[in-house]
Amino acid sequence: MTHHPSRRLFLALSLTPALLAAPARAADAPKGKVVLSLTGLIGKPNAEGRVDFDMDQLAALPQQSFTTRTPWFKEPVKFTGPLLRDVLAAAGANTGTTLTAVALNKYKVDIPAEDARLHRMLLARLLNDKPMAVREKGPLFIVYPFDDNPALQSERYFNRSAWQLRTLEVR
Ligand SMILES: Nc1nc2c(c(=O)[nH]1)N[C@H]1C(S)=C(S)[C@@H](COP(=O)(O)O)O[C@H]1N2
Ligand SMILES: [Mo]
Repeated sequence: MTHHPSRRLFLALSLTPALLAAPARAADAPKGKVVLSLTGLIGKPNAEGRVDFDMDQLAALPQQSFTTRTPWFKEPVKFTGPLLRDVLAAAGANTGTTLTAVALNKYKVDIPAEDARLHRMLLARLLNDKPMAVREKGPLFIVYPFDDNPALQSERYFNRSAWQLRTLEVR
């Protein structure tokens, strides 16, 4: 028998949750306030030449957390949000080599796209489980898992940690 019934049942059971848990497609237009736009080399635009996300869409992606020391806070803090690499995938941004982050305060920094593959960088939306106000470096903060690797505890990576992030230009 080529199609063993229990094997078919196993496949059905294992595939269904994966489909149900699929992240909200970036191709869906945001319903709420746009908090992040990806421009440039994006494969799934939901607006003219860009992908816009509202906070609910970012919260619907798989969430991860880590607690780390940072240059910005005296005590270690917990960050929560989607992995940057998952945000890029949701936007169909698979080909760029550089991400130019632009913040609400016009701060601008280039991040090698490779960093998002090498490190569990977060697009953090929660700080110690709470949303971040703009005056607390929110609402979105790109953070590296600084305590994973001493090499990340340097100006190079602190510079690439854009808080008040508003736009990622994929180049
Ligand atoms: N939005 C935003 N993010 C930023 C910056 C900034 O000015 N604005 N400064 C960067 C730099 S140069 C460093 S070293 C770290 C720490 O900056 P801070 O000490 O001004 O917080 O944040 C980085 N992220
Ligand atoms: Mo800096």
